[in-house]
Amino acid sequence: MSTVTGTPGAAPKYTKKDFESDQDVRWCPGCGDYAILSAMQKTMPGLGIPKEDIVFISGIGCSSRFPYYMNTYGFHTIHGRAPALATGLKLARPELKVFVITGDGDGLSIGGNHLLHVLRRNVDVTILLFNNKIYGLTKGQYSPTSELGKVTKSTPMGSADRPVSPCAFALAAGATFVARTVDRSLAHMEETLRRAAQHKGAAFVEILQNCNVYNDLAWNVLYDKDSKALYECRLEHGKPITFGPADDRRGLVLEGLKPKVVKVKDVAESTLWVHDSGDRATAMLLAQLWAPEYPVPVGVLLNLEGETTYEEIVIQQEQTAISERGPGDVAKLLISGETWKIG
Ligand SMILES: Cc1ncc(C[n+]2csc(CCOP(=O)(O)OP(=O)(O)O)c2C)c(N)n1
Ligand code: SF4
Repeated sequence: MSTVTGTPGAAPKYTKKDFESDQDVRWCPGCGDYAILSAMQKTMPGLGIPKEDIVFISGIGCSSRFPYYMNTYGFHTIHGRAPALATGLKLARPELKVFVITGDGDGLSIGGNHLLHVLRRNVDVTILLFNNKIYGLTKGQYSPTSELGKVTKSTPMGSADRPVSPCAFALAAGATFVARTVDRSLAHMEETLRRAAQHKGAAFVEILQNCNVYNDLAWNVLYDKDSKALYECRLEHGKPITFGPADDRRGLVLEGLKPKVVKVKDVAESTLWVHDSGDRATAMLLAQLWAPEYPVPVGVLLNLEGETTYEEIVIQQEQTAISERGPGDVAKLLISGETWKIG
């Protein structure tokens, strides 16, 4: 559970409505962002945190308009820099519950560096990356998650870049909670958001989101009814990894480090790969699986509990320094030590 304490005393009993702001929502009709917003507003009352202790920090992009629509505190900051702002806020006010809202462009192009550091430091923030595999706000240029060969306005002959997997990036960077969910799976999204928000440390959620204007149905593998039935693989800690229709259930086995798809009825249950959300190495394997060769894993890939956060370490260092050397004086500091005169 998170160490966020907020204002002493129980939070008021909220409903979804309490988290809806008075701002007109300015996303295109049909955009997947609406479903994410609704899921977030529905999840908030269950967290039991007073509204005045909650902050949503975003960068730039359609997704980054999110803080306007949440009736909490928020900052719409600069492109790619939301993680830096969130880190500063957590150091100054560690008792606040801080969310970062970003997109695949904001978080992985210009903000890739900042995302790396907030994750590896294990700052106690909940990061939601809306992945629509395109730059939406700027009208349809390719993004770091666009597929090889993708034709867009900025790649008229097809993208020459290989896409990055946001979950693999977060796992490699050192996030202590990594999950994937889908804008059209409302209950799954709410459950995933709740678990991420309750995690202590850097929690990262990739939300597969439809940009119906510039990249419609990019996630059709999990939207189309038949394809979803074949490929969606809901992960549960401690359970064998299985997927597919009930009458033709498939499962995964591990041959060394190579995942292999099997028919569940053809193998002993004990041979199936059992999901361990406490293991970063196998979470990394899962993050990179995709249809049609493999299923598409959704749910919590990694959940490491009890890891020390960045702000715990830094604030402890600050307190130690103050108790040993006094509160300090910035003006004195600037003219102390190695100073020199020019001219
Ligand atoms: C410094 C800077 N560079 C570029 C831009 C232009 N720009 C605005 S949003 C954006 C990409 C947003 O893409 P994404 O994060 O995927 O968000 P979406 O709009 O798809 O939700 C870019 C390149 C900018 N606003 N500021
Ligand atoms: S451009 Fe795409 S991502 Fe942006 S609001 Fe419209 S549908 Fe949504």
